[in-house]
Amino acid sequence: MLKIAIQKSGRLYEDSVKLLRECGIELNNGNKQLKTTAFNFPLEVYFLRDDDIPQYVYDGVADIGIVGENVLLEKGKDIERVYRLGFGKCRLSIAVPKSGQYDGLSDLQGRKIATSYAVLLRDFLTKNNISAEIHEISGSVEIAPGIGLADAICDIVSSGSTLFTNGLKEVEIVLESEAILAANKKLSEENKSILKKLLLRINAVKTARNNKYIMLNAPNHQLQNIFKLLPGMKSPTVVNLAEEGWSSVQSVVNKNEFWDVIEKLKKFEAEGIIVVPIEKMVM
Ligand code: PRT
Ligand code: ZN
Repeated sequence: MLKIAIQKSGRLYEDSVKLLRECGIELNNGNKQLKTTAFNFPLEVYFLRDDDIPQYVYDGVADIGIVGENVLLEKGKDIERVYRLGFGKCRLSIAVPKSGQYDGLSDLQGRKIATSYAVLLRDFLTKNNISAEIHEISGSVEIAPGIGLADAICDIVSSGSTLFTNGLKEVEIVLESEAILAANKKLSEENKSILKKLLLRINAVKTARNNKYIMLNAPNHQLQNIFKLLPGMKSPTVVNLAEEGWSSVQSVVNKNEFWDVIEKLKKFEAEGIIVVPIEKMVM
């Protein structure tokens, strides 16, 4: 049985549960227990505060965990980063009052910076040869400059609206973060093999999310051009249409290149283009 720790509530909770569900793992967490066992996969799920997850995984109380990279690196536990999950994206940034002047890192020399991420901030300042006073606080960091507690802050930013509301501007990025699947370094052979199965499923879900299935009709003289645009997993599927000289092409396309590819397909006389989401994709 593999034990996974995920956030009990908060910004990573829903995406973590959704990922497990999309991996076909059914949980019964209707009444928000702290621990549950999957019905159809050898997985036990612990619901914890995100700050505690690295320690639990390090101690082996949980075998794996889903946690923000910011928390993982701040806690500095010797655990393995297994998979970047692509959700919970944010950055750990330094911000200063909007009204003040900021010309570069040297402006932070000798200043006081409030943060809940003292380890990451200290590393960043040391790497950049800045000596500043770090004032560690556990929450409401963004109000520190306004109440005269610090000259700057170092905190998590995503949309930037919290900084804006508090009269601050983002001036340096310390870390780009996202949710990470992390694992204890000494998993049993049995758990290594369950993790491998889980990773195959996670990969199938993530790859499917990044791709779309595309079907179109095209005149045969354009097929070679279209194949170059749509190489697919191995190569595109091609079926003759009843109308002489035309074929139907089926393939996959990366969602980030999607509109670009569609425009080019139109130039190559593609018609009747249908695009559908993919549920799972195993390469
Ligand atoms: O209760 P528990 O301790 O488990 O949760 P928590 O309150 O400590 O963490 P939570 O749920 O807020 O965040 C969990 C993880 O989500 C973080 O460790 C990050 O990896 C990630 N994440 C992604 C964020 C944000 N986006 C985010 N915007 N974590 C926090 N914020 C906060 C930030 O601290 C600031 O107060 O949101 C505010 C800024 O947001 P914007 O959109 O206004 O810039
Ligand atoms: Zn927390």
